Amino acid sequence: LVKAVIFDLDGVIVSTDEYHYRAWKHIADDESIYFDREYNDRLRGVSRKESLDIILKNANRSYTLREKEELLLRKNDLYRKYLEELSHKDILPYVVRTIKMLKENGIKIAIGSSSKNAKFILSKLGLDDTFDAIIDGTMIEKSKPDPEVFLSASNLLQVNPNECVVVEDAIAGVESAQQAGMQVIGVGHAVIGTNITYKVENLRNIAEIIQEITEN
Ligand code: G16
Ligand code: MG
Repeated sequence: LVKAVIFDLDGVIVSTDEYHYRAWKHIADDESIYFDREYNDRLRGVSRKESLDIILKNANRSYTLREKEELLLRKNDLYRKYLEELSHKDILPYVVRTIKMLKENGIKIAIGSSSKNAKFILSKLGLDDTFDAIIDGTMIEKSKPDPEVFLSASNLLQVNPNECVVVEDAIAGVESAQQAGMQVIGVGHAVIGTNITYKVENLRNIAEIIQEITEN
């Protein structure tokens, strides 16, 4: 039985993954560090700080804590500038329809995001009051692939993990959900190589998949 669906935010509800990429690319270029979209896929779902550590693996010098703090602030400032422009029309295709369908069927919905900007993004999209629970990067100790974010969400919803379905675009997020004992639907190209049963391009057929999971 499926009692709740927990959505990742960046890359599932809205394409902020592209803005993360542009902001990191800017930082990497300034520092003359190699960075491309393939590297960016490794940062999906991973916390800001850990993302920087992954990028700096390509640097030809080491960075002090202070320098890292400064890069993190700069990255977030660049990223927030993109976020300022967000509005309801940036919600990805089929998201609104999916949410409506789930609500009509009495299925609870939540957000499980690594982002510390999640609440800001949701308010920009006009989705502040849409979800039954929101767990974001400000509320967790350990970022994806740790299961904490999804377990906290199911806890807040008071639904057992095995009755939750996670919708994710990141390898780290898929691992996180699997470790939490939840079913996962992978969205987009980054999760193609993972061993999950359900992979989709967008949320178009989510209703059918949830139906299938319910019957299994
Ligand atoms: C998101 C992104 C990650 C990003 C992380 C932290 O997670 O996928 O790329 O590094 O949040 O974001 P911020 O810098 O805004 O705190 P999710 O879980 O929503 O995909
Ligand atoms: Mg994501």
